[in-house]
Amino acid sequence: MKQIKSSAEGKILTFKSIFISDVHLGTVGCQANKLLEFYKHTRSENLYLVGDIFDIWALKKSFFWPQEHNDVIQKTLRKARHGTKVKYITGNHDEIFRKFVPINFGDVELINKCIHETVDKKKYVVIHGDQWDGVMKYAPWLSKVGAIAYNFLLRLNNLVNFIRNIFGKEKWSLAKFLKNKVKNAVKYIGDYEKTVSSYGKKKNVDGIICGHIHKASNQNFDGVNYLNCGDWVENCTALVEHLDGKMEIIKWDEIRQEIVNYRTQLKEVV
Ligand SMILES: [Mn+2]
Repeated sequence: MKQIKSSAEGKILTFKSIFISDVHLGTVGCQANKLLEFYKHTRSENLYLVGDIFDIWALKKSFFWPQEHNDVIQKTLRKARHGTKVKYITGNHDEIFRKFVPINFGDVELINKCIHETVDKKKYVVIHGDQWDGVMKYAPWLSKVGAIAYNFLLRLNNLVNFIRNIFGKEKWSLAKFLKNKVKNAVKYIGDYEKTVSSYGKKKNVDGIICGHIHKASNQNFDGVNYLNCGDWVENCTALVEHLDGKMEIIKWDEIRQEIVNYRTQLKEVV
């Protein structure tokens, strides 16, 4: 019986470029294992790390650094050594790097933004995207306290209702308040996407590639292609440029399934 060697490695997908963002290494939520799998089964000429790869904010608060997070760095550097052009674009959770740009770290180029030209000659601005986040721009401290805000609101809810009770007013509902906030969040994302796209229009490019809001997207706003890489905390998504220049958002959980099937098929062949 013939053995197919590649079956041990599984399928390797080849792309012209891969764009990933918001890995948040140094946080419990980071799905480094899935990213390592993705790395193992993909190959590309260009690899863009579109910001918030390290979460320096979180690391400053409490140091969390498991082996897999180290492995992500090792594998990234390995790709760079083996011929992949790796560009690291700074984000807001790793804004500390912004002071040092442009600089080369091993074979990795550290920059704040750049232009990527696809195989079919389309020009894209590649940038993390926090530059258009209203909260970030006008009150960076506000988004830092976001995590503790919820607990605070819960306590405030009780206090507010205690006081309202004294004055004979009906209860104020935190649940209702948050529901309204979620509605605002949807509007916020929509506004964000349009604002980012209008920057592309101004810069006269075909599109913008960004991250930051952890919501993968491939849309067209007023003739500008808005491409968001998503994240590796919840969604495990990447933006890829195929060999013909076509741009696509891929979900690792779905692609992974294909690879698993491919392995099973190979076993049936042998
Ligand atoms: Mn960000």
